[in-house]
Amino acid sequence: MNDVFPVHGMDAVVFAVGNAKQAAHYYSTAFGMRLVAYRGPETGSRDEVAYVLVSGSARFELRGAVRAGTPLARHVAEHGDGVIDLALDVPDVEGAYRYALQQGARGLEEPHVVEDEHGKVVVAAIATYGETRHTLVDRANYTGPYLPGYVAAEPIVAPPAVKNGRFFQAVDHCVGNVEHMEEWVGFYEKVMGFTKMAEFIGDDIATEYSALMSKVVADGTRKVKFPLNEPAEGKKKSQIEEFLEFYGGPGVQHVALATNDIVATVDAMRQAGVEFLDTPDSYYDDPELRSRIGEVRVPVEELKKRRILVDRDEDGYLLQIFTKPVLDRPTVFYELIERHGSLGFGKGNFKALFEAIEREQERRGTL
Ligand code: TYF
Ligand code: FE
Repeated sequence: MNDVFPVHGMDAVVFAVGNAKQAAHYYSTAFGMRLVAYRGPETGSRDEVAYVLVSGSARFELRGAVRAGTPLARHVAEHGDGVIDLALDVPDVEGAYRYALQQGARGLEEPHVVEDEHGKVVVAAIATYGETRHTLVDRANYTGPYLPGYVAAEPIVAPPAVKNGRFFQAVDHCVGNVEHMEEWVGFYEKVMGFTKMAEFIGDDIATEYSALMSKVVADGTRKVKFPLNEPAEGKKKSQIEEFLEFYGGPGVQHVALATNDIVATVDAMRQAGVEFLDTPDSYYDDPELRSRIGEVRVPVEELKKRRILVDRDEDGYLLQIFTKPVLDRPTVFYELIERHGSLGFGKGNFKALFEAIEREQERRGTL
């Protein structure tokens, strides 16, 4: 297939946060991530610190402002902690950037080379929804810990006592909350040559219980998957409306992390203090559930104990669970997902999931 915008995968999820030093500690202890790189005043970065953490192929960069009045400080003041960049690993930055601009994308950074003693990286950036950007990165000729300007850093804590010493190994998908879903689906189709995946939440599901509409776009190889949500009229105030209000505009709502042992990961993350959405007993006691999901690798009783959801489609099944928002604002949360063949997003769980989210909205009093 002639791919107009080849991508290798996600390069990094970049966050602007109020206190990067403490966030790095949280992602180390509660998410089992390993600190690998740093930049800050000591390394010549006058206004910002940045901590880079990894778990398998997943990479998070946490940026914090060192002084008042910087663009980063302004971003955090306005939106709270949040994702500012879904950086993509691409083989041809120049080609991808030119194609995107020719297709109508707004350029934020012209392609340029950054280099140090570890080699060269080619970087460019384009704008997407809200104040979010996609940096395009080609690090094929670079061997340093992250990017030029960053120095290697030691882990903050010892690796967690689970298999492989990590809780998850990849970013599965990153979800955007926007005001107009079709506009942004069209953007990814036109600018990046992404295509729609089969799963979507349309009008029918929206009015019944989800209060949102959703479509998923993905690159040709399905390594990068971006579901896009917009609010819909429902019985309650839409969780997407709530996000847009509290975040102050469109932004990244959740990042799904792929694990191959969701049971061990959930146990360890709960132990470390991460809060997950609750699912009622009735979800597991429903006689339909067992016939719908068939044989899965974990007994339903074990899933029930932990409130892990399960869904099956024609390709296989998946196990998933959602954290509560991990910030002061009811904005960003995480999903853990263990896939066994299924390429879906848990369609069969939408009802139970959205009911759980609404119970949380009610409990918080943010409705
Ligand atoms: O990424 C997804 O599509 C699933 C389901 O507000 C979902 O994780 C969709 C919308 C939402 C929360 C979860
Ligand atoms: Fe998801």
